[in-house]
Amino acid sequence: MTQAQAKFLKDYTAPKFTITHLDLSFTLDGKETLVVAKSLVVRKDPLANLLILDGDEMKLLSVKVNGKEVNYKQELTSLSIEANLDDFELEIVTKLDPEANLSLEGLYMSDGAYCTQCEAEGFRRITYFLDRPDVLAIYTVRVEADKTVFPYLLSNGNLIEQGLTDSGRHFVKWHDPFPKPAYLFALVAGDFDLLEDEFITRSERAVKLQVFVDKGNLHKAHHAIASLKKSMAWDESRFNLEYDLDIYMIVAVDFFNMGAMENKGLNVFNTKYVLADTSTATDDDYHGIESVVGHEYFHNWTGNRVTCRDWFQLSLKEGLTVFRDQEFSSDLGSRAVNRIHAIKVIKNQQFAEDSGPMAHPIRPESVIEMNNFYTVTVYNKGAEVIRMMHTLLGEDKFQAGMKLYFERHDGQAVTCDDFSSAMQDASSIDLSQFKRWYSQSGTPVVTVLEDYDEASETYRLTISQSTPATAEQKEKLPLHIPFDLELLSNQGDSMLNQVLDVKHSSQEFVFNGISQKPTPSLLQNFSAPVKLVFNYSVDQLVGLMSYANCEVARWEASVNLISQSIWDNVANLQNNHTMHVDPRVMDAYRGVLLSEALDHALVAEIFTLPSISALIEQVNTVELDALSIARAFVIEEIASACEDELLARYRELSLVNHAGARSLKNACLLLLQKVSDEYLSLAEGQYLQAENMTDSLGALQAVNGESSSIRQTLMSDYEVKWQSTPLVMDKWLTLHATCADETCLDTLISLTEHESFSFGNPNRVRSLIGAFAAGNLMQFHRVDGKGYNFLTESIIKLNKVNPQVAARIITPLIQFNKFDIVRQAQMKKSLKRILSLPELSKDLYEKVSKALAV
Ligand code: B3K
Ligand code: ZN
Repeated sequence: MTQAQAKFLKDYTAPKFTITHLDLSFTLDGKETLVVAKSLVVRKDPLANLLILDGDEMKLLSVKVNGKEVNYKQELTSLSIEANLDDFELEIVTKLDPEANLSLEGLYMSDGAYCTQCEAEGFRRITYFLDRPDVLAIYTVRVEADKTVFPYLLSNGNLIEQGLTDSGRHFVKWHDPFPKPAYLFALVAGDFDLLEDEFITRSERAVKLQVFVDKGNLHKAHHAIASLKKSMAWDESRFNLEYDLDIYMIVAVDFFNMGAMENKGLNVFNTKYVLADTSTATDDDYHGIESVVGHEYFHNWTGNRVTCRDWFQLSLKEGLTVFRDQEFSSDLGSRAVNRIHAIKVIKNQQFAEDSGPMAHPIRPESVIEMNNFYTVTVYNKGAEVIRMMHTLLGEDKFQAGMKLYFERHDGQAVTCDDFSSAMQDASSIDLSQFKRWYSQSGTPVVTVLEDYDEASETYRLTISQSTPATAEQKEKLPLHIPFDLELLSNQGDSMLNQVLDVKHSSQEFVFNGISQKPTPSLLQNFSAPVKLVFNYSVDQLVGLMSYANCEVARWEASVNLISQSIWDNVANLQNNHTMHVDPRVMDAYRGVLLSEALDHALVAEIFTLPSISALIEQVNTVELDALSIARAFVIEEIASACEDELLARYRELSLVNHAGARSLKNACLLLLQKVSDEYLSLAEGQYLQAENMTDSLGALQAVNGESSSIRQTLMSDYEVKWQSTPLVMDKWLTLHATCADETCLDTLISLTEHESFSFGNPNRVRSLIGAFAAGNLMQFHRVDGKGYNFLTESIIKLNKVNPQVAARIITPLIQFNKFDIVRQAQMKKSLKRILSLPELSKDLYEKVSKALAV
């Protein structure tokens, strides 16, 4: 592994040369694609005389400085050019083979169209360049290709010229007036259907909006373009930010490593986050599209106009932009339900990352392969850190901080420290201790003790914090934690609501004039990404579930209540005691179902009972088989106790045509399956009469629990109906991958040969193999090790085809430390097998070597 060198944040140095202008010319010609790159290079360090450029996987044809051939040294991933000049024109010609590029980084083909993906370090696969985010240049791009096959030739910025060439082909020229780093460059060439619209900005500029989709899919692009218009309007009203170019383009491609990419003026999207109509996309898909379209649009300011100095600062743009997209969804839809979704990502996935071998702070300090750091920590914990700042400052001061940030840094590549300085300077709130959230990894554990003195009407809370050591960082310091607290009377009235500043390892807070022993609602709205330890009684949780003012607190209480019951029953199993569920738990759930006041979507969240992976995150070690049995028992008890109410709600909601109602109806349907097989026919009826994909999929998910002839029949019907619509077949692959039945694995192995599956397409791989490893805990962790083998074989295939995707789906295999020694031994055996591969990618090497700590 000669290339697997770590880079360190502490080693950052400013570039010795920069590039201010880049003229790129692409002659798109399949395997013989030519790229001429003319850069205006400016020396920044007067002592520098060697320009070292990044480059990978290309054929170098020529290098000229000021029109003359020069001496250069080409190595595997770099090109060094002697250049003892203050400024000069550099011309580099490279030849690319986009057809052979299966990694989907750099210039590649997606279903016959050329497209690019340059973040993080893909531009170096297009030409030799200073491929680092602190080199910002003005781009002019000429693209030439066959006119019939590639009628649309797109790049960043504004179209400035187009015409025909002598050889009967056509060309276009694009100019982007905003200096940008290479990772924001994009090119697309192909034949598409085009949906157009217009947005008039607040200062009355007309912006042309274009969404390009595969032929025949135009009718599925309306939701995306509507979402774009909502995003543009929202960013103006909430953040005072207006769009800056005359055109905004979105191109949907089926071969894409992640969700979407915010290239300046030319976003490239995974079709999953563009295409939707009610027969093929669920309500969740619609929501996902709105939020990803928003996310990429919001990057135009937080990411593009102000970008990152280096990749260690990735959370500067990603944490902030996730925070912005979460606020967008919350302003447009249910704030509580959106918050619950965000909390689940932190508790179920980010906490797992913290306790595994890839733990890192939101601003990592060392990286082998940057693509491995597009993580739930950098993105979602990063967003929580921004949210905490927002809590500490309040909306007005936070917006003043944003304004100052743009005043200071528009057009620059900056650091997370620059962001927090702007927030601190604009608000006069001291963020010095708070900034530890950027450098310290791990999940803080916050333990709370209460004490009530009736005579003096005094309520005391002792709040202690400590962060366990993580794989890469042993020493931990106390953090500044905004701790949202509400004290409720036993009638449910609010006696106090405030955000405490927790800053020390242990702190006491005293509240006077508290006339009765309150029920505390602690860490409301998950005001900090920490694990809360408090010995809630069943009555307190039942109380919070039924009368907390904060809707998120009601949900949290329900999760605590059912989790306590599940863990009690794990203990019962281990001690050979009979399992049972406290009737107060059942009553609390029934009460929620009967409550007319609560939003349907919120009730649906409460009735989406915790997954095994969510439960595992609550403990340090787990006996998986006991957990699975105890969980199934508690869920069955609750479902049986609520049978009549579940059925009544199901029937009543079947008449309502609304996303929230559908989500609750489908949650009821799923739980009814736990009561009796009788309800299989209810699911079958729903599937057969469904008028939208949410209801079809809801029915299939309900019967996916175990093998039944109804399940087989419906799955076959779905396959026949949707076999030629890949995104819809992805849902079918995932249903197979997450089926609890013992035969699941054999089916999956045979599905890798199915015509709807391909190792070359990331959506297919994630839907089948990724969903299995991350979402089918009991089958993945089979004691016979076959689940691990299946993932391992798939990763070995993907190592060569698409290392980025391989490294993403390996996550459940490296997070082995909570399992029993038999399972751990098998997981490590699989990892050793991967580590011994002759041409192991950097991506996999980094994760596997850290997991095995070699
Ligand atoms: N910035 C891109 C992610 C790029 C991932 C590179 N491996 C999408 C986003 O976060 O908006
Ligand atoms: Zn992003």
